[in-house]
Amino acid sequence: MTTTPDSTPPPDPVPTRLPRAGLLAARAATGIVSAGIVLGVGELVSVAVAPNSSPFFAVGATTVDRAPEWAREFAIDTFSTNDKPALFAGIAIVIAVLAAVSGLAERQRRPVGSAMLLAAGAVGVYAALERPTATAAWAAPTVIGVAAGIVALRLMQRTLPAARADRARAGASDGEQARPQGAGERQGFSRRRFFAVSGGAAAVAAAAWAGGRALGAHLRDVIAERARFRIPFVTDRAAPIAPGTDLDVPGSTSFVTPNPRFYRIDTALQVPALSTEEWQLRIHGMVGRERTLDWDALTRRTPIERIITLTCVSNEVGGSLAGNATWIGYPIGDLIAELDVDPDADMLLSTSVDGFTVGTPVSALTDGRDAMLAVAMNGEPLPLEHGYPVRQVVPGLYGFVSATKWVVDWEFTRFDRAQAYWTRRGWGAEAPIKTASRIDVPSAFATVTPGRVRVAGTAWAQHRGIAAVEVRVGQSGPWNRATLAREYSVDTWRQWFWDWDVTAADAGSATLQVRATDKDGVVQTPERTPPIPGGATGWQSIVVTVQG
Ligand SMILES: Nc1nc2c(c(=O)[nH]1)N[C@H]1C(S)=C(S)[C@@H](COP(=O)(O)O)O[C@H]1N2
Ligand SMILES: [Mo]
Repeated sequence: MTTTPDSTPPPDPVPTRLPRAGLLAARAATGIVSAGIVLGVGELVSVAVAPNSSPFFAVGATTVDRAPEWAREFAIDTFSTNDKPALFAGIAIVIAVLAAVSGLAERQRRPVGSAMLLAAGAVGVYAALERPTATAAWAAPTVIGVAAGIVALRLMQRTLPAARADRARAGASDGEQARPQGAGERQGFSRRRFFAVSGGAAAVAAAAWAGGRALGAHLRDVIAERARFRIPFVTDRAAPIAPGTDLDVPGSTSFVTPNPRFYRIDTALQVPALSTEEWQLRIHGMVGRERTLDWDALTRRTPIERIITLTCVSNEVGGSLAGNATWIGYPIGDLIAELDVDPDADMLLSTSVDGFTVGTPVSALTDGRDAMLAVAMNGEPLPLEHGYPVRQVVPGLYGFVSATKWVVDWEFTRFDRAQAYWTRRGWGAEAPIKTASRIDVPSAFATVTPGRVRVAGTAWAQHRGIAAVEVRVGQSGPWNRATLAREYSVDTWRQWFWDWDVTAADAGSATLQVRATDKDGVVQTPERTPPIPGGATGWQSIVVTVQG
């Protein structure tokens, strides 16, 4: 290869001088595109969190809630039923203006625009956390969106010629003299690079927004359907809760657990969105009559209403993974009776729409207990996170072997042929609930004063029932019989209390222990075992301080 000394290097891709107006427009554009990234990424992330947790819709909803009455009236008078689109357009205009300013104000060394994005992010997080059903996770769409927006803003700004202030500072810190200012500062700008980076960012913003809206649409439809859902009319009602079933000891768990406080356990990263229209239960395997049940076929059946306590096998001694609800559903036993199930089939392998599987002994579904395909929980359609539109509820078995949420497939098979999700991961194949008792008050490490202290809590041994609960002070003190609440049924937990006469002589720290006896006469074992594979055992001990 030969070179001639005077050969000129190929020109830099279209280095140009940028007119001042062009530079300002380009800077403003970087701000607007970054705001688009914040909103688009926020919308996409919100799909995994909750509808309306995105910065745009959270700010919109909070603005509506916070708007003074006159503004509301003005909006309705002026835009009538278009008041929502008008509001969104208004918010979009405000955002675009602020975004343009942030792009103009951004400097490599003085990131005023990035700071503006952060401040806007703080407003978005505040608005999201203000929503009535918000959890801490609702901050995520805005936080992730703002982080992406700042990165995009910085990248786009780097394709623009350095601003006067940046060059002056760079010069000063390098000990060089700042270059003369003027048109020269806008030289060496690659139009192609600017359009590639900012166009790419704009495309990402648009795709994230469109993707987020599309993915969220089905979930929003299912939520709207659930809001219209009519709970089946039941004649076979749950027995009323007689006085004395709920002892109402302050601080103790209520007999029925409200839905928002009901524990939730599942492997779903995102709550499945399954409409009643899409829902089907395919029944196959060792049955004489395979069939597929759709929503109409299910709801033509005769429902029952029952109060049943669910428990998770992962619950530690003294833990809170148990809850009691009023369920309405369709008896599983009646359905199985119509299927001509092979007598050799001892397992019902049920599958959720998200692929999770559960193996339940067929015997527990046909022995007359109230196993059901539940559609309502505490007077509401099933909450989405508790299995909308259909889940299993089986008294006396841990959730992982019975309580399939979003259930769509039933295969009759055998325990020696099939394994369910958790069994494959080392948990038991069959798991009756272990007798458990828990102290709710006083709480661990509480301070109590001399006098009468009511120790209270709950105990469960579903489908066997609780016969006794005993409490003792100290690791070797005598056991004291607690007073049991009225039993609702053997399928629900049972409250208890014991009045502890604390004297000044007890000052110091004291240990309280509890144990229950089920109606088979079996006393809870003191032997401590971990939850895996078949549920934790051992007595709960809590330490409290007795004030002298
Ligand atoms: N689809 C599906 N159903 C599931 C699970 C799951 O991970 N996925 N977990 C089970 C377990 S381990 C328990 S304890 C119960 C909990 O039900 P809940 O979340 O309504 O309290 O659901 C059961 N049903
Ligand atoms: Mo569980």
